[in-house]
Amino acid sequence: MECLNRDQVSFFHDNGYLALPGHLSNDIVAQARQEIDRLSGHADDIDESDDLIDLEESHTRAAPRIRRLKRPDLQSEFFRSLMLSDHILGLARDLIGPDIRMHTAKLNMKKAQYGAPVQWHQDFAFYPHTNDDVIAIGIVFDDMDLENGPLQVFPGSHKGPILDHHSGGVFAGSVDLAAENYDLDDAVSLTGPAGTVTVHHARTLHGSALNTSNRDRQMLFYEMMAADAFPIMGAMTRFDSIADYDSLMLCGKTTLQPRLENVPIRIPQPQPARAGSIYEIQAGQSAPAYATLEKMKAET
Ligand SMILES: O=C(O)CCC(=O)C(=O)O
Repeated sequence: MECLNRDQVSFFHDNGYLALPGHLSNDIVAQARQEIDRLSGHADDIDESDDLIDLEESHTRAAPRIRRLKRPDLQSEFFRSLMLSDHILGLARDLIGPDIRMHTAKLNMKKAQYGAPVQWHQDFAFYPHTNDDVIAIGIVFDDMDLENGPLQVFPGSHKGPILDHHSGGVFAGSVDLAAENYDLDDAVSLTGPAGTVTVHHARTLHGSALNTSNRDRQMLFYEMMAADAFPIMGAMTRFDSIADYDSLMLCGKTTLQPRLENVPIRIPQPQPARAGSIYEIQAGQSAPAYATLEKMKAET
C-alpha cells in the first residue's frame, strides 16, 4: 500500500467512495490556486465555450463566468505533475493496481453564487469499459461544506445497475432520481477542507448542487482506469490507433488483452446536438434533481 490502509480500501470496495482530508498540503493547494487563476485568464476574450474553457450560461465578456477548465493536465505542467505524483497515482495504484491509463481530467469551478450543478450520474454511463476498475480522483481546492455544492454520492450504488441516463430517447448524462427510487436524503456529502482528496468508483451515482453560497468550490477530477479496461462505444471515446490509446498510459504496462468482467453497461447514444461538456449534455434531462441558476431566476 502506498497511500491507503486496508480499512480504507475495504471502505472503498463496500461503499464506492473515499474522502481523505489533508491528503494534499496547503502549499500544493496554494500553487494550484495560482495556476487556476492563470488558466482562467482568457475568459474575457471569448463568447462561447472552447477547447480549454467551458462557460456558464450567464457568462459575458464584461462579467466572465467559467464553469470548467478543460484538460488542466494538458494546459498546465503543474497539474500534469500533480496527476503523475505519488499523492495521486499512489492512491490509484492502491485501488486498481499497478498498470493505469488515463481517461481525462477537468476542473469544475463551481464559483460562489452561480457555480453550476452537476446532475446525478454514473461516470460508467458515459464511458463503459470491459471492466470497472475505473475511478475518479477529486481534489478540493476550497473548503467544501454543505453550503457550497459539495460532491454527493449514494453509498453502495456502484454495486447496482447502470441506471437510465436517457431523456426523450437521447443520452442526457443524468438520471431521474425519483424514477430510479433514490432519495436525496440518503446521499452522503463529501465535505472537507481544501487539500481533501476524494475517490469515487465509476459506477457510483454522484452529483453536486448549484453553489448559492458566497464561497467558491473549485475541484479537479483526474479520471483513470486499469490498463486492461478497454472502452466500449462511449460518449466521447475516439482513438485512431493502439498507439494513440497507449499514449494515455500513466504508469505500469499496457496490454493487448482486455480483461472482460461481467459488468452492467448501457450505450450512451444517441448523443444530443450540443455535447461539448457534461453540462451541455445534461441540459436534455427533463427531470433534473438540482435546480439550475436559470431555473431559480425564472421562479423568483
Ligand atoms: O464537480 C462535481 O461536483 C461533480 C463532477 C462530476 O461528476 C463530473 O464533472 O463528471
